[in-house]
Amino acid sequence: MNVLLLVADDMNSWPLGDPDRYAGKVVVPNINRLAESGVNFTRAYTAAPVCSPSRTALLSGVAPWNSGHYHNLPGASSSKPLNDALSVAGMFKKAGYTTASYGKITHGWDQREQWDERLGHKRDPAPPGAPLTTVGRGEQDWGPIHLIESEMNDSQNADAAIARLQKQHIEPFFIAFGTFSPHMPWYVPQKYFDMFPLEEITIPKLIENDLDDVPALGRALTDGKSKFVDAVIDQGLHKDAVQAYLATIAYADAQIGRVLTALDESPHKDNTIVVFLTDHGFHLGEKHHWQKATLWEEATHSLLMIRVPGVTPFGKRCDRFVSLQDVYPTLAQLCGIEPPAYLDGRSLVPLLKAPDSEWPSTAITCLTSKGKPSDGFITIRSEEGRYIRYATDQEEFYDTSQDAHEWTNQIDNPTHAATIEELRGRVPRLTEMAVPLPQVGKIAE
Ligand SMILES: [Ca+2]
Repeated sequence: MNVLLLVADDMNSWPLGDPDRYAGKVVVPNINRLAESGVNFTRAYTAAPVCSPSRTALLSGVAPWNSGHYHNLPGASSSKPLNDALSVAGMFKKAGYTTASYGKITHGWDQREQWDERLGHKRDPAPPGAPLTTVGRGEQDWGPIHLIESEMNDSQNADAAIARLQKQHIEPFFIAFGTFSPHMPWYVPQKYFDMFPLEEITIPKLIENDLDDVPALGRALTDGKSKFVDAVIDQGLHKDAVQAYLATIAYADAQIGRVLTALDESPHKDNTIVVFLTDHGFHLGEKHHWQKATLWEEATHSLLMIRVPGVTPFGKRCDRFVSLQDVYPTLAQLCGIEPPAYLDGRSLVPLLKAPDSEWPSTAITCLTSKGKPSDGFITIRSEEGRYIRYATDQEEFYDTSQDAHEWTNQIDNPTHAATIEELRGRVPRLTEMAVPLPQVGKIAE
């Protein structure tokens, strides 16, 4: 079996079409095409709600609470568990596979020697006159790009992945393609904006004072972004922002679709596993927050779809809670390769064969506040709800069966005391979590 790994950056779970997440139109025909030909894990969660620790955990198999790599900060090179780890690409290379990566796959922990070919992503130049919005600053901006689509970096990385897929392959391959879109800034061709007329845009559901029942350390996660949310809403740009995010998702979907089509038109279609995932979620105003780096549903919920010729049923949903940590052991088992013993995830092969199987249904996500010593922010999502702990004693619990938006913190509600106590016991304590790595140098994007 060959493997094609497709990754989108900062794409939240809106494409799943769940009205509790987003009730408006999302245009992702290619992602839907993959979902319809394999298993769509509708409750997949990242190990960390920011790019570098999420990708590092996924590709190394070492969860952040064991590596100490919790944030988009340098330092991965000083982690003993990461230095001892073999990346998923390395596992395939050792097993005789050709390995190749195009676009944004790794972030700050690269093991470049494990890729036979590697073409990283480059940011497209900002359009002349940027920022294009009145709230725009740095990467937080959007508008039509001046480049033609084929000149954009994600398009060119897709071209390279397609060229690689179209080559003759003697050895089995592990090819990864990652889009930078829909990471901000949202600069894509006008035609993608035109797919979402402003008057038809739905904005996500948010409520006033949502943060009033969130403990101080949780509220602090939104500090840097809440002013931006205020500016977007006060200047009447919320629909414009949602339009730009949807436009950039549609562009990312188009590039992913080109690579998927190249595989499906190649002789490798029937012996290639396809995995599509997103590195974490994204807020667009919910919880008065923008972008990522929180422990709520918006930032932790990810997409994960897997197609295995001859194994997965067509177009099944799997509603069990799973983690992106599970991808590495799953690929090892599917390809008949002995995985390293240290992996923190568990193979999803039983769910790929029978998506309704009984399953120890939980997913853990962790974070520290940026640049601060260990404060052990961690959350667990299960059938019973979401439990969050900041440091040792600030907590939240949401009864997600009644409160999909996580609006009402029920941590002190005696009705849920037994569930909360159980979930508390299922996450590593602060003292059990690896100390955050010392930050040296600069992180490679
Ligand atoms: Ca609330």
